[in-house]
Amino acid sequence: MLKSTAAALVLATTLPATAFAECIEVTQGNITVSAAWSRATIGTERPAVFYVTIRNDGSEERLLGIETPVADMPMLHESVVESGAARMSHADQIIIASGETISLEPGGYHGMLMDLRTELVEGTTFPMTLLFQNAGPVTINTAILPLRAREAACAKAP
Ligand SMILES: [Cu+2]
Repeated sequence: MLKSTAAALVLATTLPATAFAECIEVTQGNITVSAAWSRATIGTERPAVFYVTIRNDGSEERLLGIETPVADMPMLHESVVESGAARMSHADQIIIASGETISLEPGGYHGMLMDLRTELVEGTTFPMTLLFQNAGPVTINTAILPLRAREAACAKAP
């Protein structure tokens, strides 16, 4: 029962993307979240990624976690290079200093969507909720880009 409810929820929220879904900007309190994107997946065996830009116009803020209906175990990761080898470690939180803009991006902090409930289909979107210590939960629609995408097209917009 629980499982079919979750599947229905995923179907209901995986809506076709508008052409510029990745250009969506959501402001709540002092936090503005934009350019949310991910990559298409082949099936659900391997985890998906989540990237986003966060601007903090208030005092120091902390991103404590992420939640999405498309994955059972979404988490924050940091890519680090140790002895010349790239590896990923779990990040308990990401601190955003007052006035700072940070990006979760390839090679740095990122969201790792473990235990996918559904394949991520290019051209569609899914909701992602970012849990901030002060601003609370902020939900943004995430654009699913091609498998080889390296950045949000919108990040470069003027
Ligand atoms: Cu990772």
